[in-house]
Amino acid sequence: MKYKKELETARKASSEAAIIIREFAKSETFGVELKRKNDLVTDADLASEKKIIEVIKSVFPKDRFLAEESNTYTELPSGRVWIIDPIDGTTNFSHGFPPYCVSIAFWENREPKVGLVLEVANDEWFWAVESDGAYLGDQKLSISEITDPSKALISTGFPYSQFELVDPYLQVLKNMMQKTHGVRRAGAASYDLCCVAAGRVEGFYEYGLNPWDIAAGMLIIKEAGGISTDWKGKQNKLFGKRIISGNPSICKFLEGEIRNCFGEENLEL
Ligand code: 2AM
Ligand code: CA
Repeated sequence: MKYKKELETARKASSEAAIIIREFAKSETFGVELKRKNDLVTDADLASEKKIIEVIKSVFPKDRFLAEESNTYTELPSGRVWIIDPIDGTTNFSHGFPPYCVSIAFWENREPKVGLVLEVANDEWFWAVESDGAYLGDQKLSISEITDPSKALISTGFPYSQFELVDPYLQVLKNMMQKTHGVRRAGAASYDLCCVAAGRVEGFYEYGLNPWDIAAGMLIIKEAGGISTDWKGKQNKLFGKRIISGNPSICKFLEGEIRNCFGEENLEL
C-alpha cells in the first residue's frame, strides 16, 4: 500500500495523543483559556499537538506542519504537509461530552493522501488512504445511498462566529427540521465528516470551519464514495470555511436550501 509509513505514523501519533487527552479528561483540573469569544484552548490541546508533531517529526523530519495551535499558514503550502487538529471538539472535551477527536491528515502537492480521525472517548478509528478506501477500524466504509431528503438524517454545526449570519442559518435549520428525517449537532466537524463516510448521516453542512477540522475527514468521505463541496457546489477548498458533504443528490439538496436562505452574496467568505 502507498503511504503505509505515513498511515502508521499518523496512527502512532494519534494513539499517543489520545493517551494524553484521556489523562487530562480524568484529572478534570486542566487549564482552559479563551482564544477569542467562545474559542477555547485547553492544556490538553497544546500537549496533544506537541506530542503529535514530535512523533511525526521523528519519522519525517523535513515535512511541514499546519497545526491548529501553532499554525501560521494562510494557504496550503506545496510539498509534504501534515494538517493536524490536536483536539477537534474542544468545547465538548472541556465539558466531558463526546465526541472529541484527534484529526491528522497528510497532504502532498495540495492533494489529500492519508486521513485519520480518532474519536477518543469511544476509541473509534476512522481512516483512509488515497485510492485504497475508507475504514472504521478494519471495517470498510461507504456512504449512504439514500437520496430522498425526507428519509435523510442531516448533521450540522451551530455558528460560533459570524453571528450576523445566524438568521439565514436558522432558516436553513428550520427547513431541515421540516424536510428531512432530522438534524444532529455533534460538536466536532471531523467526526461529522466521518459520520457521513460511515452512512450514519446522509449529509453535513457548516460554515466557519478551518483546514484542520476537515483535512482528514474530506479524504475519508471521498474514499467512502461521497463528495465535499463549497456552498456553490464547487470543489471544496481547504481554507474556504464553508462545506457541504454527502452523496451528490443530498449535496444538491443542501446546496439549494443554503442558497435560498443565505442568498448568493453569502455563499463565500
Ligand atoms: P475545535 O474544537 O477544533 O475548535 C463545531 O462546530 C466545529 O467547529 C468543531 O470542529 C470545532 O473545532 C470548530 N470550532 C472552532 N471554534 C469553535 C468554537 N468557538 N465553538 C465551537 N466550535 C468551534
Ligand atoms: Ca481543535
